Amino acid sequence: MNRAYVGLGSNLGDSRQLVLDAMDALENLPGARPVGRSRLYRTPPWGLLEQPPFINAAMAVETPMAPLELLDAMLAIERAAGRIRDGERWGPRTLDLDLLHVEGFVLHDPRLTLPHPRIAERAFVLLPLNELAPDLELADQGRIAEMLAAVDSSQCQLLP
Ligand code: PH2
Ligand code: MG
Ligand code: MG
Repeated sequence: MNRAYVGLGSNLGDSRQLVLDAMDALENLPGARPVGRSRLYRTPPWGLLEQPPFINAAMAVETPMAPLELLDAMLAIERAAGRIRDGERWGPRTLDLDLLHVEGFVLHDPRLTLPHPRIAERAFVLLPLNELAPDLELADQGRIAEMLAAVDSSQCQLLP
């Protein structure tokens, strides 16, 4: 079994429900075992600023799937949630599932880089991920808790 860490985001539609449903869908993949879910956060848009705030969360699952197989399953969950890929980088989306890390894997595939190369600069990833794995050490980037301490997460709001 592989332990995978996934970042979830949404800023179109019923974002909170879309994220919660996606967590269920990931845990219900064939052979998967739930490991942990973060709480949900409302976060200011990063990258492309003129768009609604996001709901973000993170989760860990154990899966018998290889990373690229899991990526395909995640893309199918995004499509089922109405995700339309119109090519706008960092633009608004109903559901975004990012494979952040799979324990024991470093991958440089045209479709997938592991660990995700931009975790260190993103409070909206680090804040929920820190709830699950503060001591996790990512190749080339560092420890989650230390990366979180180095970014500004003051505008990220824990949802009640
Ligand atoms: N995702 C993006 C671009 N910008 N900003 C926030 N706050 N949260 C996201 O999940 C996010 C983003 C592209 O995937
Ligand atoms: Mg993303
Ligand atoms: Mg994505």
